[in-house]
Amino acid sequence: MRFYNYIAGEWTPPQSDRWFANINPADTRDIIGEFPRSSAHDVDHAVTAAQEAFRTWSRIPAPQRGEIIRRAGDIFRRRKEELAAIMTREMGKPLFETRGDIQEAIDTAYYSATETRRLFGYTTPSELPNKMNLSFRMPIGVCAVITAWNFPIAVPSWKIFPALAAGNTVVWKPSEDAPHSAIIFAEILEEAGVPAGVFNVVHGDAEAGAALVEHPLVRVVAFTGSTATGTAIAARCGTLNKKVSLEMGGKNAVIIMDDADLELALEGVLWGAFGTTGQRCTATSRLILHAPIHDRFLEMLIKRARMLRIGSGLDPATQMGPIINQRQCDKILSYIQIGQEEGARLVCGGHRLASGEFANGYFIEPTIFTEVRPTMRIWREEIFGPVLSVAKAESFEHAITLANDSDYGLSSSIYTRSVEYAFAAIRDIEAGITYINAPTIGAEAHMPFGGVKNTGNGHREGGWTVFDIFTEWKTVYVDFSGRLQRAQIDTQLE
Ligand code: UN1
Repeated sequence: MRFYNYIAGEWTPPQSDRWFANINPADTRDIIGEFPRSSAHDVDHAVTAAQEAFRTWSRIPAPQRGEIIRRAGDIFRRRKEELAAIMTREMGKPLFETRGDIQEAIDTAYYSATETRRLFGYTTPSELPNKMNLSFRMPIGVCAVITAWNFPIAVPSWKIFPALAAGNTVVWKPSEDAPHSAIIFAEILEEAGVPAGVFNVVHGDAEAGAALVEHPLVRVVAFTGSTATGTAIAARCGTLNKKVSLEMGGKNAVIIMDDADLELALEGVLWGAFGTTGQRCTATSRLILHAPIHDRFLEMLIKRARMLRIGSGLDPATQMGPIINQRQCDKILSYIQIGQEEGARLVCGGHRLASGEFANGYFIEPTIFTEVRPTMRIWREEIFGPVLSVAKAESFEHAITLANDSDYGLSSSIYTRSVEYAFAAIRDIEAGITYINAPTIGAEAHMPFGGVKNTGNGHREGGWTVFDIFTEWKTVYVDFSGRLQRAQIDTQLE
């Protein structure tokens, strides 16, 4: 079956007639369909449609745009089960997780709809008499949205709903590994009443992505994906003077102190490290254990990690699904080899599962390395798989130093019962998000989301901070004095 791009409200085949196959990672014999490998021509078609639609969409009162977005949330709710199955089939994570992914989009829709009644600007006194100063947020124009496959609905929704709420139009290039979810997203927005051209989907690979970034009518680029790609996009956007928001890699650490509730920490580490098969930018990939509980906690962790049920995400008993594709599978296995060569100790997993029910999918065991040193690549580089690197900390200060010894700074966590440790960690951990007694994953739609260092470029999605990405400020001075008043000149004090 062939699926098309969604441009100007029409399902449109790619001009070039090139296609790619979408494959179920749990069973590669299952081909979901063929999707357009779009070219710059298709991108231009979509961007032109979005530019055309911007004129009317941006002038619709924001709360009316909000009503349409709220309806989209309602339809996501109605189609949740059907969409969850589609997502799991194409990207692998278990159904309970894809349902959560959709719930995050529903939350974001309702949140964005509500914000359309606020979108606050601010007013200030003028320095001159009979003059008023105000400022408000303006929509910008066509926004390019480029996203990854691991959250096929939630992460795009973080960008698409606020962009539309603020009065922009959107061209979205979804990941090649989750294109079917994007088809449903478009169907839902169409049914909700988003007018033709306001929201467009162009499928494809890096060629389509690059064409979007380059297109002169695209004013904002919002990207989630690898640090290498994001950095290249930002460099181009710098040259082209485009606004760019990046959500990139993570190497998120959990610290467990000797006073922690170890059972609680255990549940958190299992979920943080092996939920979504470790394929989250917020995944727990480093574990820092306070020396007094190091051996005991490791024993508890290894025992439970070995018991995790691996399999197809469509099986309700599955706790951990497959790796997304062959390339990622190879990359993760190569990091497991690198870890061993670097001298870390492999204490759990480490293998690809390739027989029986696993024969036709990309499955890797939950993998744990201990005695990992901060110079090792498995400590420093984002693996994006079920691989956890463990180090021992002699003290709280040592734990914080280890946590901060990273080029990334997205999420972080500490398990402790001490108010002193908890608040010092909130202050001292270099990350955009810090959890206390909870895993590194679990961001909520109405809170700022993003990271420091190589994780991002200073923007935050989620919450009202996302509107800083998708709006520009207009400052207005209203002079009702009836005469020329000169700022800075007529105000000088003797
Ligand atoms: C991502 O991995 O790109 O906090 C986003 C979380 C999810 C979002 C993850 N709510 O893990």
